Amino acid sequence: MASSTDRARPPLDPAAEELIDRFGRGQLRALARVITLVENETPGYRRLLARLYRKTGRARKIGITGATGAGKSTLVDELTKRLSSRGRSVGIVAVDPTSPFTGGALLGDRVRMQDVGLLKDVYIRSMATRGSLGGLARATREVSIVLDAFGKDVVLVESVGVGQVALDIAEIADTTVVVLVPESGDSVQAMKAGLMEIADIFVINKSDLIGADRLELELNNHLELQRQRDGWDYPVVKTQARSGEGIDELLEQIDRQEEYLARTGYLEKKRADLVRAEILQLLSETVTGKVRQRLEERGDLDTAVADILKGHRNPYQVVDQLLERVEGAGPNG
Ligand SMILES: Nc1nc2c(ncn2[C@@H]2O[C@H](COP(=O)(O)OP(=O)(O)OP(=O)(O)O)[C@@H](O)[C@H]2O)c(=O)[nH]1
Ligand SMILES: [Mg+2]
Repeated sequence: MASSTDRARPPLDPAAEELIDRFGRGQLRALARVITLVENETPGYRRLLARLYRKTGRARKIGITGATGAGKSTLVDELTKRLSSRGRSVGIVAVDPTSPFTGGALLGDRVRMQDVGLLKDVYIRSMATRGSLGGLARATREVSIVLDAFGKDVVLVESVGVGQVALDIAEIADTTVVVLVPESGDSVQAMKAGLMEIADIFVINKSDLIGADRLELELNNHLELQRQRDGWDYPVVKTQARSGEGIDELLEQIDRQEEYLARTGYLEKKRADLVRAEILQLLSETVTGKVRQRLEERGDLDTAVADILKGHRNPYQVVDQLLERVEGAGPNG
């Protein structure tokens, strides 16, 4: 009789088995290959992920988000150097939702992050939007899973803080760091973008520039209620990423927040929320895909479109009827 473990381990072709084997032995080229398969949604990649999934759950995932040019990459570099010198392995996912291809900004990232990329046990991957933002969120989540499974102690996700993208990153991360800069109106922008709600820790980077103290004051005012309401103090850390100033304090706050999450049980809750979102996401992708395929095969969709255009039916009826038909057909029908 097949045990539940057997069922959780569907058979793979020999090439995939070999890839998993090399991945398991820590080969960087295997890691890069798996990430590419996941990014491109190459057929069979889900079975690959299903196999890797049981090795996950160890990595500490930290999201770094904020406006373009706020200094996120510089911060990530500095954090990585320190983590690496403490003997922790780091995976970096740099997400650029504004770039439709791996263009200028990301190339800049590559160059800037080069010295960090050469550190032992540091792996960097840049990702740009190919299709939808939703697709980017999926890829980011799954690439984080892969880095976790590879055994990275810390996974840093850098992303521009615009709307939905920032919210998606906050769902992936255990800790979300929002980076602001002392330019006029930055805290207002952050509120508009919904960044205030997702931050666990605030960074005022470029605190060498005029206005850092004012921004700190503004932030502290905004945070008063939140701090009273929650058992967490939403620290504001002033940094100068380019010179490395304040980075040690940022790391201390990140550690503090980890302790807080563990102590209060929020980490478990966060991870449960993540897994729930993961299941629902996969479910909706899978079910929609299957239903669509079946309807297209039978030409039902074309018939329905024609009926609606002729005024015989409306989209609401059509969806109800199509669903009835698919349900009636049973799982193998
Ligand atoms: N004055 C000052 N400049 C800084 C500081 N930190 C970073 N910068 C500069 O700000 C610029 C942008 O830094 P990045 O780290 O690329 O910013 P980013 O947020 O990653 O940018 P994108 O990925 O393009 O959104 C670079 O020229 C940095 O050298 C700082 O503390 N003070
Ligand atoms: Mg950057």
